[in-house]
Amino acid sequence: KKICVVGLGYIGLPTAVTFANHGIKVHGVDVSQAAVESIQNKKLHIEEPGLQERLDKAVDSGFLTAATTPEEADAFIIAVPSPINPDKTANLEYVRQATASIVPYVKKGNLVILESTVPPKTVERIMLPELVKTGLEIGTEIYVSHSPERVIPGKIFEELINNDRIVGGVNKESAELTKELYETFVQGTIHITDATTAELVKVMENTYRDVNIAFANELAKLAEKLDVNIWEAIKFANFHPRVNVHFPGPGVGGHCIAVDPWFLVELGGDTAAIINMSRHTNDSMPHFTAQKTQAILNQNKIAGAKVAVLGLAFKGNVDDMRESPSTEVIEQLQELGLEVISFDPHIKENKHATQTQSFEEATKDADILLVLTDHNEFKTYAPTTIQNMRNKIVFDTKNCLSRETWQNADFQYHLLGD
Ligand code: SAJ
Repeated sequence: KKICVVGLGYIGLPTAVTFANHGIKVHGVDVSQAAVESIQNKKLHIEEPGLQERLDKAVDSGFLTAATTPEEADAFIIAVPSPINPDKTANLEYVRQATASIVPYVKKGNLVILESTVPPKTVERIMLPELVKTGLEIGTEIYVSHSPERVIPGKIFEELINNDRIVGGVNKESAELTKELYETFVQGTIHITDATTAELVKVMENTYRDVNIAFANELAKLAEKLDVNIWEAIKFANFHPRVNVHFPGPGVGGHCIAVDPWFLVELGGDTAAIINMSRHTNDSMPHFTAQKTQAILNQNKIAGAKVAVLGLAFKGNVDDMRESPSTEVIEQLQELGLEVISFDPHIKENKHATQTQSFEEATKDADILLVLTDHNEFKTYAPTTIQNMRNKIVFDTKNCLSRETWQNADFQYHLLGD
């Protein structure tokens, strides 16, 4: 058996190496020549625990090859980005182009699977019109399905194997064949449905999280007015067997949760009111964070302050800055006339104009430490070793530092939602 994986990014590459290491010949395709070359040379262009060893094995065994053009195969998996345009509508150009790119290689009996998260009806409206150009009959001569990825960056391999999977086919045979293929390595249950349901399920999952986080952010603002610690309140509420409130923060980042709900807003209009409002609430958090930082500095009568931002990644323990709230918080701080320096131990090359690779340089003459990402490294920092700040103030937006430890080290400690 041979499969062709189109798109070798955060999802496509781990999926490709996992199939390859389970004895399936995989031909990986990416439009980026640089990405293809780095894979051929077993160099990673993304960070993910366990990926390097698995890539080495897949390339050395000869089961994984990479190129910028597709090849004939038994099955095609499309895992390309599906971002939003500046006006918050879905950009499905990559999905359309990837589908078009395989058309010359698709033969009778082949299976075409979309893994990218997309607005419901994308398989029907975007992919099928391309695939009919093969001249083959959909559902009997070629099989088409949506098998959305559901893995969390940082734990991709664990979740790729163990999570349940939802597979939606354009007909039953398409779904069954897709299920059979993923059974190569998936140990969770594979549930079968139609393509549009699978598309909605995936987008619903991420939207559930976004709406829940917006709720938590709203509660955080409320708690500040009440002098209540929202983190403690959420912890207590979650002891209830039917309650699972998420956590507040400086905003929602990443290329999934901050994006997918817009697909439903675009489709739903006024019917998607809660979803729309939640998106706006979460998008307002960087502004709220910057304003609160300024207020803390004002309270302390510090003018011309230098802010040391800790964390540029969109969440803890990943190297991914896509749609990171940190970028926007920094912009807002700069607009307020503050000097900003940033530090992130997971982002190895300076990807932001304010970034330094040295924690010591970041804290030098700083007036406030602003924690925007809950990296494990930050949790273990000993505040007593920080000797070069101008003012010892810390503002934690992720409840990631120990209040006691930092207060004992003479830091003025502030927490979002407290
Ligand atoms: N966040 C909060 N509060 C929380 C949880 C998260 O503010 O309580 C923030 C994070 O800091 C981050 C953003 O939300 O900025 C998103 O992080 P995340 O860990 O919730 O999710 P992602 O984007 O890394 O991965 C999600 C996952 N979806 C669900 O858990 C339903 C993952 O399973 C999906 O595969 C992935 O989206 C995807 O690719 O769609």
